[in-house]
Amino acid sequence: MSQTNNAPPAQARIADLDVPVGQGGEVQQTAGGDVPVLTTQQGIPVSDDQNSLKVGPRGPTLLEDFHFREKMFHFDHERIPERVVHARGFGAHGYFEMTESLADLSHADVFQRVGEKTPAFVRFSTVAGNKGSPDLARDVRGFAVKLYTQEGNWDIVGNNIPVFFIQDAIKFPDLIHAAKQEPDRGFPQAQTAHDNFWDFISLTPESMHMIMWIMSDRTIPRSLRFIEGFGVHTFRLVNAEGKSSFVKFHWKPKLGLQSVAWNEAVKLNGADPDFHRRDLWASIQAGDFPEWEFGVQVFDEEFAKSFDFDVLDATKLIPEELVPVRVVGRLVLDRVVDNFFAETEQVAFCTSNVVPGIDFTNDPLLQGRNFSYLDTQLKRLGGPNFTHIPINAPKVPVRNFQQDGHMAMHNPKGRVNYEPNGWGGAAGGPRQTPRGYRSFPAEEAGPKLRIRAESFADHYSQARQFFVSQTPVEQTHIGDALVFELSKVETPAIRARIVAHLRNIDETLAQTVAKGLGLKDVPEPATAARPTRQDLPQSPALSIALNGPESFKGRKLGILVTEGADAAMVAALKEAATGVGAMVEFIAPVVGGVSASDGSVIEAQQKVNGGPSVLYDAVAIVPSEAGAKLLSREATAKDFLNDAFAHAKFIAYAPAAKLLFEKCGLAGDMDEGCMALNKPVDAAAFIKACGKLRFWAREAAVHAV
Ligand code: HDE
Repeated sequence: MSQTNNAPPAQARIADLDVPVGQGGEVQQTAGGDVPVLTTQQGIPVSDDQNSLKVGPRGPTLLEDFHFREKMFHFDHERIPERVVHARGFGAHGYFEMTESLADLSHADVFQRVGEKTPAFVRFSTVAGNKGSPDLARDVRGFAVKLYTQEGNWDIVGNNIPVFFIQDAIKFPDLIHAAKQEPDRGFPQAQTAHDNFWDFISLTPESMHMIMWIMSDRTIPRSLRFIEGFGVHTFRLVNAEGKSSFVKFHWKPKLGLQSVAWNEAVKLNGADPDFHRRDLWASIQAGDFPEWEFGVQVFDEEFAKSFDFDVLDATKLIPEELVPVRVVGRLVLDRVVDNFFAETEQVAFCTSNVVPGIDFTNDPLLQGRNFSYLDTQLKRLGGPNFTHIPINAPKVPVRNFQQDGHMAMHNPKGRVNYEPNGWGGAAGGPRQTPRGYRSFPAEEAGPKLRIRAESFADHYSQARQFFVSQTPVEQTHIGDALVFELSKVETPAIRARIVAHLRNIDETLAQTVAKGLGLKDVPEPATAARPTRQDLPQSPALSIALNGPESFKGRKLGILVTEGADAAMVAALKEAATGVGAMVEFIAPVVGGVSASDGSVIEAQQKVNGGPSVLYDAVAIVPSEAGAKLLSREATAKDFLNDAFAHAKFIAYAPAAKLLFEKCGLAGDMDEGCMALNKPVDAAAFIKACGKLRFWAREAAVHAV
């Protein structure tokens, strides 16, 4: 007993001995010099953060321990509700800049001055998965932009797909319930490959156009840096004379479009569930700032009337070949967040945040969203003062008579908190101005009805237009995706109902899917709300493959090396890749790296079992003779090559690596996408070929089913 009493407290022992503690091996420190003092939330300095206050060394913990209680209380309340949709997201700061004035069309302050930078925050997201779900789920990507303009915050809360599943906001809860985990079992997570989703879709023909998009590779992007963004709805621009034009907003990635293969996405979710956020973080940190062009499709009432579809119907787009996208600005992301929770999690986008010169239309989806976003923030952020949180606060003064509420941070001074008041001048507080936001005085009249406009009734023409605008490889991917998803559906009737819809879109696609599902009887085409489907012209803007880059810029090369790797070849590969603006990572048997043929050390970023080829856009395999023998006995090295080959990647190989091809059973299948590295100039030729991103011709050869 006395022995225990005399023993020094554990913490004192650690500090006295100065031994490393904690996983990082850092030495336990006490405050002093430039090490700040640890305090409670009340600012009280803390003497011991390792032990709670007890009665004796083995006795009960005292309720009196305010430091322990406060610490635990705060921890217990760290979580806020995740977003009901778009829970998983990743944000970054940047700026928006006009490259051409839009003053003729809109008096929005942000559109007036070419070259002026407006601060921006962007949050990308997936829709269906929970906060911890993997990045490569087959899903729509949210593309939400907050512009801190000099006339207040303007939010363009868009997606990477220009159309939506439903036409009326009243169906949104049903759509999302059907898409997310089934309520009894709580799975599947972050995927639409289940009965409830496809049941709902099969009974919602207006979703068919969107279905073509989500079954395409648009929903498995290579990186957030390679996706387009769309405002989706038709909005209004209003100029200084009060004239209104209709507009659709577009973001076009400077790097072009690129997606991964489905099998690659499945494996990426295991290899790196944070693949997209890590990529965005790393590229911004490396100074390789992602950039998008800002474009508008502007049209007037006359066009709207003559267009085959209703411009208020969010399941339709306006082909770019019909109304070209006029590029008038750019968006650059150049700063990562300081704190994920404070910024990415707490950012609150609202479609209702518009600035003077920008207005809504009657799109029933947009009208519903204008209610939902403000409403959802109250639940998520806990009170009406979420605009006081720095990420949501405008960068212009906010003055009004709204007051109090949970966590009010900016509280007006003075006596007056109402208007009109007779106090006069500054003492009377802020007043309205004729320059303030005015809604466009659109004339509206008609009976109150719960009805879907007749002009919204064609559900198949644009779905077909999307499908026929894809390259053959992309069309195959759409068929494969449908077969994959529907093969996970347990109820045969649901599979059949989808095929019945596909017959209204494209007969060959319908037959391919029916065959892929092993359907014995192909169902009759679904009864269409509007029986005549139009055969619209192809729209090349809808294809990813036709809008990809010609260069390897912004992509990543993985070089698998071993001890004794050819130093000159490795250097040539690295130089050729970085020379076009690509990133390079080395994969080796041990992460400490290898000694190259000239004795220099090649540091590895990945050990071979942690750096599968799915992490890279293209790969090079540069072992020594002995290294090739080692790799050919290592399963993960064989996976590295097998996957790169199956995913139609360009593969460069040093002569010794031929052995690995043999051991993988690929020696007889090597094609032009497999490029030998005999002399250093071959490295440059390889990187040039990688500009095409994939050697698609191989794909048909590696899939028999
Ligand atoms: Fe959303 N959506 N949505 N949505 N949405 C939300 O708002 C909603 C729709 C989009 O990074 C929620 O703050 C309804 C279309 C993005 O924080 C919620 C309808 C488009 C984000 C909500 C739609 C979007 C959201 C959940 C049908 C593309 C993430 C959390 C009428 C144009 C924003 C939140 C972020 C988030 C409602 C349809 C894009 C519940 C009712 C169409 C990018 O308010």
